[in-house]
Amino acid sequence: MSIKSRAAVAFGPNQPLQVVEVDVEPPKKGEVLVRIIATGVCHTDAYTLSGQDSEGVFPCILGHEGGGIVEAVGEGVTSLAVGDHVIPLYTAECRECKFCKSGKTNLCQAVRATQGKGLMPDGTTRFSYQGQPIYHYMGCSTFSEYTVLPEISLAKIPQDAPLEKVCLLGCGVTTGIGAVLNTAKVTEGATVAIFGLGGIGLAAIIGAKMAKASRIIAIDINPAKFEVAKELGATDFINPKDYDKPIQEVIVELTDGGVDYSFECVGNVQLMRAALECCHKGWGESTIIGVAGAGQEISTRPFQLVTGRVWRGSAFGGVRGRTELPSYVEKAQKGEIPLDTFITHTMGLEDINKAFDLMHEGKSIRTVIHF
Ligand code: NAD
Ligand code: AHE
Ligand code: ZN
Repeated sequence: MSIKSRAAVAFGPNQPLQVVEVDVEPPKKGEVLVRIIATGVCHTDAYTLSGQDSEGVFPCILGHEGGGIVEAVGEGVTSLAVGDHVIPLYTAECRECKFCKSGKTNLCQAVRATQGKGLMPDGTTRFSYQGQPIYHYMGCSTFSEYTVLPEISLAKIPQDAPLEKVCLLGCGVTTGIGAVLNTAKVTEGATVAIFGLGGIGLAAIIGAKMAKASRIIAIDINPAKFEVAKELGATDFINPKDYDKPIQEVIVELTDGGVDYSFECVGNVQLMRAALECCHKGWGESTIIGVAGAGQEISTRPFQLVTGRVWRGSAFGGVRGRTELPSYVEKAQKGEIPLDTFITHTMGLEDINKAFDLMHEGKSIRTVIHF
C-alpha cells in the first residue's frame, strides 16, 4: 500500500517548487523506504530546476543532500534494517560492477542509467501525484518526507550523528574535501587556488587545510564570502572584478609562475579555463568540480597541457559512499569538519523556494530544510 508524503515538486523548469502531498509506493526488491529528517539545498538542484541539465526530467522531486531513517526495506535487502540512520548517495556503490571493481573510480554504474532518467532500477517510479507519475532525481529525491532508494545508494551512519547537520555530507562538503584529498591529492606545502566559495569551494578550503597546503587562494566575485573562507583557512582573497586583466594572469604573478593545484567550484566554463591556466607550468593540476549547462564546452590552448598542466574532474569528491562516508561523519563528529559553518539558514519544507532565492542572491552557504 502506498503512503502519503509531503514533498516539494518541481512541475517544470524555472517554476517555483510546489509543496503537495504525493503518494509513495512501498520499496520493491533491493529497495529501501527512507524518512528524510533534513536536507541541504545544493546549487545542482537549482541548475536542474533552471532547465540546463540535459538529464532534467519533470515533474520531479529534487534534492540529493539528505539525512534520514530507514522506514521499511524491500525483499532481499540485507545491509540495512528499519531504524538505521542513512545518507542517500547519488553515486551508488554496488561493489560488483566493473567500475567498483576497478578500484580506480567511485563512479559505480549499477543504477546510473535509470537514475539519469529519473527512474528506479526497474524502470518505474515510486512517486505519483493525483495518479500521474513523478520522477526521481539523482536517485535521491530528498525534498520528500519519504523517498525510495536502491539499497546500494544508501550509506549507513552512526545513530548519534545529527542528521540535520551530517546531511551536508551527502553532497557539498564531501565533494569539496574529497576533490582535494582523493582526486587532486594535494600535497603538504602546495599552493592551491579555489574558484567559487559556495558550499563546495569552502569545503575544498577545508580539504586544502587538511592536506597542509601552504597557501590557499580564495576567489569569488562576491566578497561577502571571504570572511568564512578566511575562518576556514584561506590565506589570500581575490575578487576578479577588482582587476582589468584575466584572473589567471593575476594568480600567476602572485605565485611566481602559478599554483600547484586549482579547483573550479562554480560551473562556469570561462572560469574552468582560468583555473587551468593559473596552474604552474610543468606540474600544475586543475580539477573541475562545477557543473556546466547542457551544450557548454571547455577550451584552452593544447600548449597548456603540452607544457605539463593537467586537467581533471571530480564527482562526489571521488568518495565511495557506503565505504567512506561513515569516516566523514566521524570527522564531523570530532569537530574536524565544521558543518555548522556551512549552515547559514534553516527552514521548513514550506519555505523551500526561499532557500533557492537565498542561494541565487549569494546570501547563503547552505540552507538546511527540516521536515
Ligand atoms: P553556490 O551557488 O553555493 O556557490 C557558487 C559560488 O561561486 C558563489 O559564492 C558565487 O558567488 C561564486 N561565483 C559565481 N560566479 C563566479 C565567477 N565568475 N568567479 C568567481 N566566483 C563565482 O554553489 P555550490 O553549491 O557551492 O556548487 C558549486 C558548483 O559545484 C555548482 O556548479 C554545482 O552544480 C557543482 N557541484 C558539483 C559536484 C560534483 O560532484 N562535481 C557536487 C556538488 C556541486
Ligand atoms: N546531469 C548532468 C550531470 C551533473 C553532474 O555532473 N553531476 C555530478 C554531481 S553534482 C552534485 O551536486 C556528478 O556526480 N556527476 C557524475 C555523474 O555520474 O552524474 C548532466 O550534465 O547531464
Ligand atoms: Zn550537490
